[in-house]
Amino acid sequence: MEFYQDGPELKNTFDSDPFLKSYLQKKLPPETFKVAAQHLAHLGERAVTDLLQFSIQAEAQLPVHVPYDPWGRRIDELRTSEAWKKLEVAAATEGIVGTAYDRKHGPFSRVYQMALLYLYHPSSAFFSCPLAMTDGAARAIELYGDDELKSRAFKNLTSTDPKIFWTAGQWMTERTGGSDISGTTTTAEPFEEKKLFSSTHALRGTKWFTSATTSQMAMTLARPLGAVEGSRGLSLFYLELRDEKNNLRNIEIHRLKDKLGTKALPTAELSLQGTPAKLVGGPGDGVKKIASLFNVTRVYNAICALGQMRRALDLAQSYARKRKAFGKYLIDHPLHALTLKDLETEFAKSFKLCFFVAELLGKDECKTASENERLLLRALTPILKLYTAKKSIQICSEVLECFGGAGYVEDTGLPRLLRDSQVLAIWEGTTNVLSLDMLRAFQKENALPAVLEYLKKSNVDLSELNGLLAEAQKKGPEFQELSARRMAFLIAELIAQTL
Ligand code: MFK
Repeated sequence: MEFYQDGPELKNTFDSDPFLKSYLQKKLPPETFKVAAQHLAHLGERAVTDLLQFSIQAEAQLPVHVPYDPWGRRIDELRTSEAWKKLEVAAATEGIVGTAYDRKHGPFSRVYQMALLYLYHPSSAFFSCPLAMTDGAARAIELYGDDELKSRAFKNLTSTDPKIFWTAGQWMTERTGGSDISGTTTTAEPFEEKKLFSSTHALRGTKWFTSATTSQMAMTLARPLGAVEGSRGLSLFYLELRDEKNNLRNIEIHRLKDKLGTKALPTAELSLQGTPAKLVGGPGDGVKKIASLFNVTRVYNAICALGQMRRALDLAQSYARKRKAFGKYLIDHPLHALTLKDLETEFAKSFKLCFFVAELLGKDECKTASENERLLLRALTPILKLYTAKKSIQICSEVLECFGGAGYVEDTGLPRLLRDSQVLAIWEGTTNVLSLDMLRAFQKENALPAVLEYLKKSNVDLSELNGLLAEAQKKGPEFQELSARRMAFLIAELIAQTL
């Protein structure tokens, strides 16, 4: 008889998760746990049945940009697969964004919502990316939007009705940079129009990375005429991409990006050619305002990294119990079992960090966070994001190795895990930019004492961190910058130990 290897098998990702249920049982009030557990068990089943199939189909039928109609008219259509559309419907009905904003469970609504995202992401073909920006836009509107934006966009962004659900883009990156946005060239000229919403300006410029360009609205940065150079001259704007006839509102899509991964996600280059837009929260402070958005997307990034790690490990765990080599199952080889155990330990640290930050975010949004908790959230957001992104790449890479040659072959779906993980360390701020953001939080917002106070409450060994901080104090700004990355990873490890 010829030998055929069976592939790995996935089971309900809520029921089979090593931590999620017990963590939620411990943290959530009993009534919230009851509701959440039921919903998560349902989503965990979908994650290995229909959603999984949609994600595979969406990756097999990639989005295309059709610039012209057959008669030469510019149409800039973005065609996505039916499966991609079904992933959007599922996101709405499962409340992947909406659950965070109904606040039925107070600050725990955020924890519940992040648990949903954690199960949804690995079977979403990265539909989680537009959802991140949708959630971030909802938060920015909640903080800075006027009544019009609240009744118009916020309602749609947080809806669980797929008929009215909207996704949002976040268009920050230009050809001049994604990390350093001070060179943003998009201009905003005063212009009033009350067609769809009361616009205040017309935007002109090129946006270099706009993900999910199929979204109904976007938040973007632009420089009002006469505003100063540099990032201080930027303001935050709201725009809607299409008019009542579904035509783009003075937007030309240049092309879709040919990316390493996240292939089902349409990411475009485009130009704004007098697009009507509305100032959000008045002029100025654009970077500060959009930070409220990217601080949410950075937590999304971390939860998606966590989901990515869990999916990779579930596959490796299953395979280790199906694959025999040298006369026994892989799991019975002590070195292989130890490798998996070490990866699970790394995963556990990320899990604890992620949900700790989700708890803080929930409290901050519901205004129940103490000042120290608010500062802890500010400092831990970049730390969490940079740490989990790297862990996801590391774990996915190891998991590919656990499969030998099969891990390197496309139709197993395994290489996609690694390719898709790589974006997590780039999107929404690279490791170095985030390390410097941690320094910004320490130096400008005085968040370090809150981190130290939290760490001192438990028994972790702070000698290495104290040594590094003393050296940074003594040697000054250049050393502080050089040691920021090491410090960020060290703090992540220490916080995980306290949990
Ligand atoms: C799945 C997706 C697949 C698609 C492929 C995508 C490929 C990647 C495409 C990309 O390009 S992603 C890149 C996205 N870009 C970012 O996430 C931005 C990264 N850069 C930063 O985060 C920089 O640190 C930053 C742009 C914010 C630096 O800007 P500034 O203006 O030089 O910073 P500055 O002057 O220190 O801060 C301005 C204000 O914002 C300050 O407040 P004040 O006005 O009160 O002084 C800061 O305190 C505040 N601020 C900055 N960062 C903050 C913040 N406030 C809260 N939280 C933060 N994180």
